[in-house]
Amino acid sequence: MKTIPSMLAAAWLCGGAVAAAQPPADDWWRDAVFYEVFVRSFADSTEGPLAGDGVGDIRGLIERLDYLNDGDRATHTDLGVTALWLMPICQSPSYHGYDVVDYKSVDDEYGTNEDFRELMKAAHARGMRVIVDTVINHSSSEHPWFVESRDPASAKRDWYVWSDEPLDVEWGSTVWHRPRGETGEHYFGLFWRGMPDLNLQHPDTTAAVHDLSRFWLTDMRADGFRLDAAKHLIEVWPRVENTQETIDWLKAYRGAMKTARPDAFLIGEVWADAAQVARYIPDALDAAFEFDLAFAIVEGVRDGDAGRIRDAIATARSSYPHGQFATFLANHDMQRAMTTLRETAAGDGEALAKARLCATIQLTLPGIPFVYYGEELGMTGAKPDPDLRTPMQWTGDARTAGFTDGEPWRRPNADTSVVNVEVQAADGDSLLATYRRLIRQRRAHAELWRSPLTLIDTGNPDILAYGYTLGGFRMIVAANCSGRLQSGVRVTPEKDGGPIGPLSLKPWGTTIVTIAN
Ligand code: ACG
Repeated sequence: MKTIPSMLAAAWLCGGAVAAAQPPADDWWRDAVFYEVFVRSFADSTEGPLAGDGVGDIRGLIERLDYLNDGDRATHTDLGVTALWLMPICQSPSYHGYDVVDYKSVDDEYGTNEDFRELMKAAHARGMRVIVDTVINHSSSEHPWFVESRDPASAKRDWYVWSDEPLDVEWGSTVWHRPRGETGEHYFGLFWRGMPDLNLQHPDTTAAVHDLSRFWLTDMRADGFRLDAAKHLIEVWPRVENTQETIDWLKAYRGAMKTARPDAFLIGEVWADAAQVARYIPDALDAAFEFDLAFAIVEGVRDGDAGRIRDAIATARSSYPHGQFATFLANHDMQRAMTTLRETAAGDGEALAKARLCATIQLTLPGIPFVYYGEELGMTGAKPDPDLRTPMQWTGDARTAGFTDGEPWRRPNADTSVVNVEVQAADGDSLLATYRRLIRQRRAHAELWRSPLTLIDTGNPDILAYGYTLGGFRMIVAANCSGRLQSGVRVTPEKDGGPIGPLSLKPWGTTIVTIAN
């Protein structure tokens, strides 16, 4: 039995004997470690026509790929993620890109379709995959389809949802709009007037969505999609979320996409409780984001509530086929994890310890892990939305954070002076170093995370403990979700042999015990 503080565990595990079986290529996503990138804020190119304009772009992302994955498993200076999720990159009038005006063209501020194909070549050369945010619930009101649809006599009238009178809906905000200056029918736009919902009950609209999706899988060689607002696709008045018709539409869509590319990965944003999300898996979507678990991990660590985390893990484990959900801490819509943790942390040291704890829990659980850009540094950010999406902090330069040679589209966070890649890459005890070790450990033992998870009751309410048994190999994770030193902790896995311990765990600390039976 080896009792290894988590800092060392990864080193040991990296050399562990558990060989990671190569999954069939079509299921590559089961063993992936994803990184969510907001292209506008990740890196402005230093060469080429868009260099130094203060806006992140695809060639800037290519220039920084080695930070994410240098393609060499023997090195330890890259983060080691194996897949990227790019937030929307199609032509859009907005900074976030979630209202699309041309689904088959990369936004001019981000580059060209050829730049994207170059990114795919560079990513694939490193063994990385790339999925793209695909917004099919709605388009921009400036999309030619909608402009044409505003004419009641046009062939595209029914590509959107029009009604003489606003229909009742089970939703909190204003969802029925009229084109400015017009007194005719209302159109349905769940999010706002600039995002009219597509009518996916119309066969021509569905055909157009299948066509644009196939374009990204075949012409552009993307490896799959993050489907935006996936639970809202088909309304059955007054219901505008999680209708069976939405699930059925997605089943057909998924079938069509898998025909085009059997290895395409379809993950959906279904922002709902686990019971609802689970309805989509595995036939309508390959996976979906586990929002309840994300909130439980970050708020559970913030509040020192191991029981909440344990319950959320148990719910996820029982709701989905093993591991067929995505774990994350926060995304581009949510307050950043470090900001949430700072709500109760006594200081920087405790905040860092809590961030390390969240990362260790997330990256030792089943599921497909997603890291939001900058989370590995402990970047902060609170609403409004643009402040959740500030420039990546590469250096301590207060004006640019090393993100651009020009004037950044949005001012970097003030803490870039101390929270940045340059400082943390040189510090073996930084949060970045922790993520690098945890991701390496994750990749070294892909089969382990696919094996059944045992939740372990230590009798100590502050300790979250769980383990895996695979062949003659056992791994036990014990996490101290309190600010107190916990000693004499005994971990007694059910049915898997005798008690382990007594262990001592530092405040907010973890220990990973590995046993070759
Ligand atoms: C997606 C994108 C988002 C984007 C849009 C529009 C949609 O990620 O960046 O905004 O293209 C709802 C939708 C999501 C949507 C968010 C923003 N996200 O379902 O698809 O709004 C509740 C509701 C959810 C709701 C959520 C947040 O149920 O439906 O998401 O609140 O508002 C527990 C519960 C869960 C509950 C949460 C929170 O988890 O189980 O049900 O979720 O608590 O209470 C883009 C831009 C934005 C811009 C917008 C117009 O990015 O900046 O504002 O367009």
